[in-house]
Amino acid sequence: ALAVAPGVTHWPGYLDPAEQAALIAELREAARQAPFYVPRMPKTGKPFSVKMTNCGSLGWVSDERGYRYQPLHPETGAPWPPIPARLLRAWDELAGYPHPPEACLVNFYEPSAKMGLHQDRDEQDFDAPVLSLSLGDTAIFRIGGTSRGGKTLSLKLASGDALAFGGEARLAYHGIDRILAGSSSLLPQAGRINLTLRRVTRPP
Ligand code: MD3
Ligand code: FE
Repeated sequence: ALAVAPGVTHWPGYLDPAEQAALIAELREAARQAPFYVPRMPKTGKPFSVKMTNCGSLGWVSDERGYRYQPLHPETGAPWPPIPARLLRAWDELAGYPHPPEACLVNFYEPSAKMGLHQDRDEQDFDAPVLSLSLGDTAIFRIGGTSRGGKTLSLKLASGDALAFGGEARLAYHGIDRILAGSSSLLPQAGRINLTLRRVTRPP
């Protein structure tokens, strides 16, 4: 594991190619139960370039009314599918947190998609880390400090990589600058999937 910055740990190639392929098959099944949808910005309703779905008892959603976690898909009204067991295993191995994740946000990036710098602040439990797993094309990821406009560090996230954000990095600004189309052949089409495992509520 590489200590990238205080609170940020990178495990390049954490998932081997067979595990990545198995996870893609599980996510394809999850996306059949909970289709990817296009989230919208609060107030403006401007669509995200990233498509999203979730697994777990709670899913992160965004629409004109705001950002929030909810137990049901915003378009189908169905519960989110369960978090695949191999992701719960990754959490147990890497997160160093003694309670299971409640949400797995699944982001799909077409080659032109980006995610602007933001903080993840919609959870009640900031003591738990966020664990990210990357699949498919490599992304140029950027992370800064806990206030906007400070210095930032850029990191490539390749298929199979895991990245954990805890401690002082939990409220760091971060985003995806670009996708390197064609850098992986894991997916049948160019693009990238990112999974973030999160604890949402404070554990009992
Ligand atoms: C640092 N996703 O879903 S993952 C997000 O690649 C999000 O899809 C990006 O930012 C993606 O909110 C980045 C890496 C990541 C995830 C959560 C974090 C970095 C983080 C939370 C706090 C600090
Ligand atoms: Fe984020």
